[in-house]
Parts: sequence; C-alpha cells; structure tokens
Amino acid sequence: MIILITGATAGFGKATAEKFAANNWDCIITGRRKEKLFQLAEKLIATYKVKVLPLVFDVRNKEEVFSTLQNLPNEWKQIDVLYNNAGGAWGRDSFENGLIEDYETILNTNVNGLLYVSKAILPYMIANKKGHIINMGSVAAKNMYQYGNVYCAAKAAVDALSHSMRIDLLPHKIKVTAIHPGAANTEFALVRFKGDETKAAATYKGFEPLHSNDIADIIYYCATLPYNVCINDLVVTCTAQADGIYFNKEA
Ligand code: NDP
Ligand code: 8X3
Repeated sequence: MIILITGATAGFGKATAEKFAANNWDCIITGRRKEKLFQLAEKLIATYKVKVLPLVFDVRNKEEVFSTLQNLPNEWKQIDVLYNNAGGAWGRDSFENGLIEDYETILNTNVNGLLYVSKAILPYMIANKKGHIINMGSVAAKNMYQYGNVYCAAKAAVDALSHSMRIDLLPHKIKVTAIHPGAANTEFALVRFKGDETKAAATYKGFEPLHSNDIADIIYYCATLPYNVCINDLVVTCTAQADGIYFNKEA
C-alpha cells in the first residue's frame, strides 16, 4: 500500500508518515525543507523497512508540482491514499490590517496547492480504479473566528472542494474525506506568528491541545476502513475545545 503525504517535514504530516510506515505502508513524502524530509525518509526506511520516496517541492508552484508528480517512477504510481496536508496560516490580524501577501500565501498553499497536487495524482487513481483523497480542513472551515478571516475562508474552500470532489469522483469509486481538527500543538502557531515563540506558546496555554499523533491515528483509521465505507467529514477537537471559538482554558 502507498500513501502520498504533502507537508511531511513537521506536525501532522510527519506523524502520519510515521504511523503508516509503522504499519508497513510505503510512503511518498513531500515538503520544501529538504534536510528534514530526507532525515525522515532515512528514519522510516531504517526503522520500518518500508520504501520511501522523498520529493522536494513547493505546493504553490504549479509547474513544479505537475512536473514532479506526473513523472513518478512506475513502482510509485499505484497510490492508494493521497493526504493533502501541506498548509497553514500566515498572520492573525483583522481583515483591514492583515497583509495581502499573507492572504496570497494562505490561499495559494491551502487551496491552490491542494488543487494542483490532486489534479496531478488523480489520473493514477482513475487508471487504478480506486483511491482515497484525504484533505486537511480545520475547525476554521466550520466557524469563522475573529482575525481568522482568510485562513477561515481557505479552509472553508477545502471543505466545499472536498464535498464537490466526492460527488464528481463517485463514478471512479474514489473516496474523499475531509478532516477538520481544532487546536493542535505542531509548528502551526510558530508559522502563523512568524517565529514568535511567545505568541505561539500562548496559543496552547491553559489546556491540552490535540497532538500530531492523535490526527495520524485518525487518518490511519479513515484510510483502513473497508472499501465500502467512507468517512466524509470529520471534526475533531481536544476535550477543552468545543468548536472553532469556545475553549475551557485554565488560568
Ligand atoms: P506544521 O507547520 O507543523 O506543518 C505544515 C507542513 O506543511 C510542513 O511539513 C510544511 O513543510 C508544509 N508546507 C507548508 N507550506 C508548504 C508549501 N508551500 N509547499 C509544500 N509544503 C508546505 O503544521 P500542521 O501539521 O499543524 O499543519 C498541517 C495541516 O493541518 C495544515 O493544512 C494546517 O492548516 C492544518 N491544521 C492544523 C491545525 C493545528 O492546530 N495545528 C488544526 C487544523 C488544521 P515545509 O515547510 O518543509 O515545506
Ligand atoms: C488550525 C486551528 O483554530 O487555529 O486550523 O484555526 S485554528
């Protein structure tokens, strides 16, 4: 079995690669940070004796995505699961004060990147007459929150696209799952606050957030259900979070 994971150098993507490799899946892992990606590949190969194909590209770069993924070696073309995970938020500010460059990065990464990778991989799945696309949404898709603006919009687009893809891909018997996590302690907040560790740490103060391996376990569960079963849409938060807005935080 083969899974392709975008954004495997950190957080959910990295934990998911470990989870699937530990269960004997071969992994195509991608990301921009070559050193981290190759370190993970070496670790997975050495620890779990699986095959790993590390591919370095930026999901925002349409030409790079297509030229890399349309020319996969034959042994890697039978992709069972595509996990569209690469994404994130850049900035957290009011709509009027936020930077247009951040808005573009958010939309180009979370939405266009997902479109490019999916369009590049779908021909393999259609030819194989099976496949499963798992898209990473967020509670931000379900509840708009203050200063979430364009990130909420991007994840709402992922939510809508996942539903639309599921409908259009019915004749090809391709499953589409959208997963919408709440706060999880990854590099997400550090990226959102552009390296400000104090602000990033404050994001998770007073409660225990989700951890990367919680999401990896859920993705593995969704991906290994019988072929007649598809989890369409799954919202998951830590126990201290009710939705995109309400938390029970201790002082
Ligand atoms: P991390 O910042 O820990 O990981 C993000 C991953 O995405 C990295 O591997 C990064 O790799 C990759 N990535 C980012 N931009 C690009 C790009 N342009 N091209 C290729 N790869 C890219 O965050 P998470 O693990 O938390 O985030 C994973 C997904 O989960 C995202 O879509 C995020 O929006 C979503 N999410 C996160 C939540 C959270 O609270 N943590 C909750 C809900 C959803 P590299 O930098 O090497 O390119
Ligand atoms: C990440 C979770 O609540 O910061 O998608 O939007 S949140």
